[in-house]
Amino acid sequence: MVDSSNTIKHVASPLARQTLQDRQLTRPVAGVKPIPLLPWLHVVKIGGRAIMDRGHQAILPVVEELRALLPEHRLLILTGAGIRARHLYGVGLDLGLPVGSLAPLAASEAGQNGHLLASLLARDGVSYIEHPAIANQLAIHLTAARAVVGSAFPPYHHHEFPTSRIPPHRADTGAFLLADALGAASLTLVEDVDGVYTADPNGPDAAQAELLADVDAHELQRQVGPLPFDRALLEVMANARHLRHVQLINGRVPGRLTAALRGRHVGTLIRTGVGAA
Ligand code: GWN
Ligand code: ATP
Repeated sequence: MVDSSNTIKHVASPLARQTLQDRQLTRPVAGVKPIPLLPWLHVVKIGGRAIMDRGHQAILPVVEELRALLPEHRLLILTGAGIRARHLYGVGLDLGLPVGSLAPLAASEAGQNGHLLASLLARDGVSYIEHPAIANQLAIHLTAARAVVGSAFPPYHHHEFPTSRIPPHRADTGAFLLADALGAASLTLVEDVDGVYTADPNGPDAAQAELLADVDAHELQRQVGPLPFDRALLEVMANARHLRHVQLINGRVPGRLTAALRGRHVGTLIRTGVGAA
């Protein structure tokens, strides 16, 4: 009789005999580039403050561009939180709330902006879909419709990192995490400035602000002044697996969003290092 107990009970795993803490040991298994899940997907993050807070004058032209792009691209449109989240941070911090309480409250403002935007695109078959649907049913939604809208905030809730009192992982970071995890074709950040400058073009040092047409994310990490996105975006860009760059464009200028999604350089290209020689 053949003794088969070992072969039946033993499940071979390349990581079974080693600690997961040692990167040298895990690299042969875990260091492999992940597959792109939705390589045809284009992700667009619409600024909460830059676009949505400005009402119809800013939103409707962007909606028209998105609508016209639907035959060309399948889109995941994500919205930022805008001014209501800033008010929320002010009241919440005054009350002493921890960062993990503020994160979901701010996130809900991003979701509200998504609901507003999706209503305007409803007649084109576009709907707001919830975080769990983005996580688990994005492919089927984008097979049924050319685009969907969601909240750009990552759903960290009380798992938000307590590195500051204001949630560090906001809409820009959330949009990048999703786009890179899905292996999307592109991520476009739609703002109200022509790109990333050496200083805030609307701030006290505006006279010295120079537009950066093409910049590495790690170079921007050294820029001490303010940026038009959450700084945590640069940290996650350092660990990008798929996206070679993000393009930040001015959504207040008609045609820029369309040009960006057609692969043209019309804002600032922020490079991740993926694919660099
Ligand atoms: O509520 O607008 O998703 O897509 O981070 O969590 O705070 O939730 O706590 O599926 O799960 O407010 O209710 O809300 O924006 O995030 O959603 O309408 O559990 O569709 O219920 O991960 O939308 O919402 O705020 O995104 O960013 O019910 Mo909202 Mo947001 Mo809806 Mo969502 Mo949070 Mo859900 Mo969630 Mo909560
Ligand atoms: P939300 O997180 O709500 O989506 P948003 O992305 O719409 O917000 P902001 O976070 O306010 O908008 O970022 C855009 C603003 O950032 C610009 O209007 C600009 O004044 C400011 N800004 C600060 N620093 C810079 C910089 N270095 N280059 C360009 N713009 C900058």
